[in-house]
Amino acid sequence: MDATPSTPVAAKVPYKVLLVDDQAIIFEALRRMLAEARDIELHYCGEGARALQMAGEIEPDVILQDLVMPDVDGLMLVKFFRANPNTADIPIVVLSSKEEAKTKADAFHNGANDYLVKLPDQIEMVARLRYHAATHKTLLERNAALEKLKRISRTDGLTNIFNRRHFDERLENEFLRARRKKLSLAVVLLDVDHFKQFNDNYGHQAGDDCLVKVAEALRSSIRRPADVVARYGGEEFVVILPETDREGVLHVAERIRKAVMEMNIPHEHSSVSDVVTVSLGIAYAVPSEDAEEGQAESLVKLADQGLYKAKESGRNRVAE
Ligand code: GH3
Ligand code: MG
Ligand code: MG
Ligand code: MG
Repeated sequence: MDATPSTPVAAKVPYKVLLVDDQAIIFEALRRMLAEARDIELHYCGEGARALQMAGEIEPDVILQDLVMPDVDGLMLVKFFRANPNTADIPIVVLSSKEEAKTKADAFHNGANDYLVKLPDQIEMVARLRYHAATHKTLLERNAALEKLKRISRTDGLTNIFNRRHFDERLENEFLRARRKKLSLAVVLLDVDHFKQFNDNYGHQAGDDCLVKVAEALRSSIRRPADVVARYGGEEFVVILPETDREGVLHVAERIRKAVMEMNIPHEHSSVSDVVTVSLGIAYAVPSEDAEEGQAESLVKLADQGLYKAKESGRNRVAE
């Protein structure tokens, strides 16, 4: 059993603050000022020239930064932090003895989020650091949650390959790209043979396991990073092959067919083989210049006609 949590949440993951200031005495003063703030972890960089590298290593929640340093221009450093993808989202609090409006304006213009004149009192210092660090943490959490949602929304829950939604989107994009570049775009549509009998004989759970294995076979048959493998629905799968002509798509489809057979999934009630097999329909085209958006679907329809032929002529084969 878990122990009763007694420490506040904030103390569990301290906010990391990176102080960039050439004067060690400022670091000393801040260290004392923040000693009681258990939720703030202070890191120190005494050279402006090393600040970017240190920020990359420490991944602070706030950068607290001096303006006047012997080795770098502090205003330029603010700009560098903003321009660097590793630090672009980290709040920058300028900590300077300069009080002129022009300097402040320049700092904000270059991307600073806050400006403190050296040295503010403990209450203000702690409050500002907490505010900016918490804002940053919330942003990171939101971004991570959003990424996760995006991943889930394009993934098929059973097989972990792309789902129909993502397939539709990608097909449309690839179709437009093929039209623009005058390149051949190919599609493979495949369907498990006698899958109803498989379910009836081995059970629905075994049917699910079979689909996971078919997806694996598909994934292992695809060689180019641009190829897209997706579950089209039920026991049907689909592959998008950009920049692929008739010869290429025939080759890939045949490789998929063999890979599924080589999975050696027993299917004693199949009329085709004693293992699970698939039938595949292929289609390919160089979209014509006047092809309208939405016509990408016609490629799938064509592949579906091929699939029908493959089924009619005996299953476990490729047809166009
Ligand atoms: P054919 O060779 O003509 O394709 O025959 P078939 O039996 O595969 O075709 P049919 O369309 O009659 O049956 C498809 C079966 O696939 C019926 C359905 O219950 C099953 N199925 C669809 N989705 C799933 C799934 O996610 N899991 C499982 N276990 N079965 C599924
Ligand atoms: Mg200085
Ligand atoms: Mg089917
Ligand atoms: Mg089927």
